[in-house]
Amino acid sequence: MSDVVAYEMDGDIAVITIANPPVNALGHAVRQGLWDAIERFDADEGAHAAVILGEGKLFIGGADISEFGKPPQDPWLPEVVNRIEACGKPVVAAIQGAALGGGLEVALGCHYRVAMPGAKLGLPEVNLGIIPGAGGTQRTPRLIGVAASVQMIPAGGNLSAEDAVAQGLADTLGEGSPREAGLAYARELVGQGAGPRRVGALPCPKTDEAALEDARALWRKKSAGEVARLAAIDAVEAATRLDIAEGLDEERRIFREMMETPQRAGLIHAFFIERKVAKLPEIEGVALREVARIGVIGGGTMGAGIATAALTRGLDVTLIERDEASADKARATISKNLEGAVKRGKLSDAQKDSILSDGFRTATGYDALSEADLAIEAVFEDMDVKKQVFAELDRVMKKGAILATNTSYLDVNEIAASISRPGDVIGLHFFSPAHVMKLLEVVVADQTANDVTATAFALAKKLGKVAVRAGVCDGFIGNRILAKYRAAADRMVLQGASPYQVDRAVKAFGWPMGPYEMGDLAGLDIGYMTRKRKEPTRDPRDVVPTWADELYHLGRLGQKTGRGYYIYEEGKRGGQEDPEVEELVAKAREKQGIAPREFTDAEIQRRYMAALVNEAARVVEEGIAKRPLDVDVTFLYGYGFPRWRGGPMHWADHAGLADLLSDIKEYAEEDDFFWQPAPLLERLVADNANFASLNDQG
Ligand code: 3H9
Repeated sequence: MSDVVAYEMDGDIAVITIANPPVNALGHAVRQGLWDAIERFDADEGAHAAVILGEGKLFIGGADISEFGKPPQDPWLPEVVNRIEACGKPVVAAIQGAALGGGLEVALGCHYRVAMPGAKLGLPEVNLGIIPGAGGTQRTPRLIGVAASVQMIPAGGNLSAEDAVAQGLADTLGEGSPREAGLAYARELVGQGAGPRRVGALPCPKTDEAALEDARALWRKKSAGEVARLAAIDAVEAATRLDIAEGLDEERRIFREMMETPQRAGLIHAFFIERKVAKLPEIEGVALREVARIGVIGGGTMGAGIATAALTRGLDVTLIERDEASADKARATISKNLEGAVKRGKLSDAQKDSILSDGFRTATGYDALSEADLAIEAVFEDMDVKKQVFAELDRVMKKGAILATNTSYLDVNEIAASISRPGDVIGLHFFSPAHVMKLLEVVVADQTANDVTATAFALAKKLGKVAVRAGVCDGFIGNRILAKYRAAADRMVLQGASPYQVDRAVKAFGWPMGPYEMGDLAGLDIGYMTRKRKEPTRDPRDVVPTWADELYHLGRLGQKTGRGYYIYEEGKRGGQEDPEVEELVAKAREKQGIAPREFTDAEIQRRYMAALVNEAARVVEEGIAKRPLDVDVTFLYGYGFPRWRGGPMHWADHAGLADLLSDIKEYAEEDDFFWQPAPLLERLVADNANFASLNDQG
């Protein structure tokens, strides 16, 4: 009947199967196919009940997201769901794997639901900046009540098959294959003479003011700035006072409103780029090297974090330290990290113990790595030290092993060139704490073999990380760009903004932290060391935040010393602003003869983002990031950039590249050393193009 929806009879039961790989998304052909199948079933006198199935590992993954933003084509999903519900004979959904978004809405249009063990039933729409738009906000509370609905829907969450049955979202757990389970249930219903049981015909759910208010308070706090989560609560509330037809209209109105928001565009961009980021021509179809046993050199915060990440994902880890005492300390840090995973419910106590006794060992000599498939060093950031480590690895490691460095800025080409097998060398730049942060920059050096890069991407997946390919330069993608917008912030402070205003403005944009809070968290010694390192090559026109050097000399290193830009009190969250910092800044201005001026928050945000985007354009042009989307993913996963803005490059396209360029040119009138427009940005503006247009190149 249709290429993607099949209709066949099994005795007196119609079996309607959706086959639209990979996730049976409800694109136009599927909607039409479902519509036709239900019409046929309704008219088919020999069919007494129908079962809807999804072929493959899941029932239905939702509406086809790639159709969003394009002109809608009839029949719309809400019409299809209503048509199923209106059917005169029982329709059963047999759900395996997942029924998500529109997929669950189709199941809720069915009269009965059988869920296979392990299946997830959820409404993740808010994660894409929209709300369920085919009845999810109206039918769900009719089945599980308002309180449970506002726990699930604004969180974009789901229920396990077992919980769904317990709460009434599904009727029964199935046995055997989904087809067998669906048919058995349908036959049982036919045997009982059961008719259609329409969720839409159930009475309005009772309102629950407290649950609604709690949900609103939670999401206002947890995702400030995001609109869809709160809108989803409004839609659920509508179900408590409107009949189904009016409720569906209200849901539709809110859904359409959400579709028009830039947040929807940003979140859907994020969805697609996080899948696209690992698709690189150089690694496509390349056979992988085996990585089961890894070595970690250095058991400080970083090394211990990397070891923890590997251990929790089932890898065997040997950690090298210089002496027994340091090795014991590293073991204790890893044990504490694993303890945290136990507390968060990610590991059981027994798993933790067996990981530490069977999967982990420390050693003080490199020979212990002779059987390792991959070694990653996380020792002191000094080229000579790194080269010594690599010389040892070159000596002991087996042929075909991968030699990785976790350096955050050193030249990986130079490290590679210092040993006999440069093709096996790669940078794996983890972010701290390495067992928590999702980003992994895979730094591909000039001679890195493609199968080493491919294996690094596969390893990242195994570790639950999001890998981004980066080229070699000081700071790679993320830290190189960070240095620029940090510098833009320091310039604004020197000109008159207070560090606290900068932090506030940046947070109001959606960043989780401002640059000065961030400095306090990382430790102000880090910034100081970086400035020292760059001193010999610094251009005299560059601005140095002398007040930050003074804070360092005063021993105010941030959170770890209780004082940095902010004053931290034991047991209190966040820090207090410190008038002494303002005085240090005021002195620096005075010394340079700068009369402070006012900044609006909007100007702060604009300059901060302009500096970011301008440097990012250089990073893309130089091939350090292959595509703008690599920058976006780096910032979403490594720097807490607000996901609903899609990423800085997506934001820039949305803000308008011509306007950004004109701002940069205006800033250059006062400081043409710092504000030099990136050639790529100028070219895109001249061609009336955008960053998105570069995302499809390899
Ligand atoms: C919705 O339903 C709105 C309705 O309420 C109202 C409408 C009126 N559409 O993630 P994977 C692609 S909103 C199009 O790697 P997994 C994905 O891009 C929707 N494409 O697989 C990838 O493509 P490629 C609510 C989709 O097994 C491939 O499928 N639903 C869709 O790790 C494999 O994806 C959601 O938000 C889609 N809906 O995970 C669910 N879904 O191979 C979104 C996936 O070219 N999807 N693709 O890279 C997911 O969460 C996961 O994909 C899922 C499978 C859990 C289903």
